Amino acid sequence: TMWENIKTYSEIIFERTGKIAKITMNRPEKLNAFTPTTIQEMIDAFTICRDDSSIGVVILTGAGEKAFSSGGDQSVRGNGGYVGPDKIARLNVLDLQHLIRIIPKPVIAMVKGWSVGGGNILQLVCDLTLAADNAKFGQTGPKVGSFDAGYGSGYLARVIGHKRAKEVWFLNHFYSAKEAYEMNWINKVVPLEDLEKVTLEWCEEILQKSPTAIRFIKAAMNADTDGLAGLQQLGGDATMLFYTTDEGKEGRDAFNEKRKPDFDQFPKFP
Ligand code: 2NE
Repeated sequence: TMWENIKTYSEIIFERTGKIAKITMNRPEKLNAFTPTTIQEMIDAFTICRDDSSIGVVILTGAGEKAFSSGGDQSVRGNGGYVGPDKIARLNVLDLQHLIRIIPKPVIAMVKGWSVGGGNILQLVCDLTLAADNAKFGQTGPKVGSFDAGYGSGYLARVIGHKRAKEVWFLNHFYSAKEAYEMNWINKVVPLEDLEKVTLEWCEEILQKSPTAIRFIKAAMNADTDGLAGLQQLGGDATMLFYTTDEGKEGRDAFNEKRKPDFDQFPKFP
């Protein structure tokens, strides 16, 4: 596959092939642990993916074969969060989790090796997860004095069930790709050497489908989980579609032309 660079960053790689974008966490010497800079760069890259209508699906992965991500970089953890060049302690990975949820395109995690801590939550919030047979999944928060009480807990419980989610968080064991698959934590396990090929095949299949249909399915499933914030996303999608209709445009035009709108001309479907 020919990957073309989209934008150059310091801690991630951002590339595309056709309509598929790939964001790679690139700190393999630390098993792709993330700093506030890694996260800020990912937020920037995902925002570009969101705005670029020629991109239809996004792959999130980690550099090398040893890790997807090992979570927050404990060596830059300060007082109240992770500290970057601006010296501010942040948990900006939570903003990234939300962005992955609301970007109206499928995001597919492609996991090799360790998927741990906050890194494993990034995998969790992606729409689909494909894993190599060397992947290992787990939460270490309580071991290192941390936790994710948002998507990392509530959404994990929805995905794998409450008993299993509490087991994951209370014992901090690591689970093989096969075990994670059996827990419904991930979608598919493939041999390491086939991982990118199979992931691209899934992307190509999705790209054959109606993007608006896919967009609404993602928003609807997230609305069920995300409460009013999820409904806002689904509602915004409906507004976007309504703005493309003659009825929506009549309201706008009547206001701008200082006349009464004529909504009678539009059908009232059952
Ligand atoms: C993942 C694991 C079990 C792998 O073990 P192993 O033995 O295969 O590798 P090793 O030697 O531990 O790691 C290789 C190098 O990467 C660094 C290590 O310190 C080591 O560096 P050197 O000794 O070679 O210099 N490294 C690995 N993970 C790192 C990390 N997260 N931060 C900084 N350096 C890291 C093993 O590496 C492990 O247990 N890693 C720590 C996993 C962890 O606890 N992550 C943080 C969870 S909390 C979190 O992510 C979070 C949250 O809970 C809420 C909000 C935001 C973030």
